[in-house]
Parts: sequence; structure tokens; C-alpha cells
Amino acid sequence: PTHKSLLNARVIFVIGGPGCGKGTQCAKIVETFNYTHLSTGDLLRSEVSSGSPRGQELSAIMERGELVPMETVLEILRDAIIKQPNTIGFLIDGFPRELEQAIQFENDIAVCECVLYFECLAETMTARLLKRAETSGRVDDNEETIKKRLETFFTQTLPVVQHYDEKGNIHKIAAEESAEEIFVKVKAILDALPQ
Ligand code: B4P
Repeated sequence: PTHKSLLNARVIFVIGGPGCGKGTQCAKIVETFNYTHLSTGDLLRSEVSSGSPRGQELSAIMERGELVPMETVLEILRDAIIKQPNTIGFLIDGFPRELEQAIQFENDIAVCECVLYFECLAETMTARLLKRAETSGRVDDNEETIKKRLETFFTQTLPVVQHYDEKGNIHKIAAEESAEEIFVKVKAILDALPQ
């Protein structure tokens, strides 16, 4: 793979709408492949639970279903990446969520080898998130925020899909089935990457 600047590891972006199953698939991927899973959502939530002033601001943005500022995301992502100097690869989950994040990351941090895009109907994603809401305690797992998160995805993240479509390094994975069935397709894609 082509590597650049900060690291000597493969970089795979994992994107899709809210509730498409990206976090779920990443958890399965790391059971089989030796990659490091970094979820920007999880990183942001741990910044929130640290109780820092910045955390409070982030929580409010997430509760509105909007994107947090790019500089913040890139900073916490870069910090997390440099803590793993020996990994063979990064699965960067929930990123990039807007075209500018993709361009900035690839310019400043590393080149992305490929993108996994989980394609799912809005109704399916909504149903999954409402189910998760019963137990997650997440400020953004409620009907109103879910609507806004979907809208944010369609307006801000779909251009990222189009960008990598044009570059030709995106894998679109139908994500309506069970997590196990979806993982069979994911594994085949990752097995086929050059060693
Ligand atoms: P995320 O944490 O990324 O939240 P998400 O989109 O809901 O994905 P998640 O990984 O949690 O859920 P998944 O689809 O796996 O982002 C939260 C917020 O953080 C954003 O709204 C934004 O404000 C901010 N943010 C994050 N990254 C950012 C960035 N780069 N830039 C700016 N802001 C950023 O799973 C959902 C549910 O579906 C689970 O309960 C799961 O069990 C279930 N599920 C999964 N697969 C299933 C399947 N196949 N069948 C049935 N159920 C399934």
C-alpha cells in the first residue's frame, strides 16, 4: 500500500449513515484482522466524559446531530494515531464525515488505501438506533436527533462517497442483513487487499 508522512500503516476509512452498523462491523473486523480500530464518535464521547469544557461543547453539538468542527476531530484523531506506532493498519470508523475532513487528513496525516461504505435504508438505520436508544444512554439516540443525523449524513457525508467513487477505491457494502451476513462480505474485501 501507499503510505505517507506520519505513519507506516494501512489506513481504511469506514463510513455510512448513523446506525448503518459501522461500529458493529469494526468490532468484528478487529477479531479477525490485526488492525487498530479508532472511532471518531467514541473518541469524541470519551472527550465528553472527561468533563473538560471542550467536552461540554462537543456533547451539545452531538445532541443536535451536527458535525463537530473539523479541527477538533483531526486533532483527537491524530493524537490517537500517534499512540499506536507499531500497528499494521488503522480502521478509522465514522470518518471522514465531510469532504474537507477527507482532503485535510490525506494531505496532513496519511493516504487512505480504501473506504468501506455501509449502505443502508434510512428506515432501517432509524429502527436500529431507536432500538439501541432503549439501553445506550446516548444523548443522540432519540427520534429527533436521529432525523437530524440522517440529514447531516445525506447532505455532508454523501459527497465523501462520491469523491472516493471517482477515485475508485471505495467498497460499497449492502448493510440491511444481519451483522454476521454483512461481515462475510467485509471479510472477503479485506482478504483481497494486497498483503
Ligand atoms: P458515531 O459514534 O459515529 O455514531 P453512529 O453514526 O450512530 O455510528 P455507530 O458506530 O455508533 O453505530 P452503528 O451504525 O455501528 O457519531 C456520533 C456523533 O459524533 C455524530 O452525530 C457527530 O456529531 C459526531 N462525530 C463523529 N465522528 C465525527 C466526524 N468525523 N466529524 C464530525 N463529527 C463527528 O450501530 C448502530 C446500532 O445498530 C447498534 O445498536 C447496533 O447493534 C445495531 N446494528 C448494527 N448492525 C446491525 C445489523 N446488521 N442488523 C441489526 N442491527 C444492527
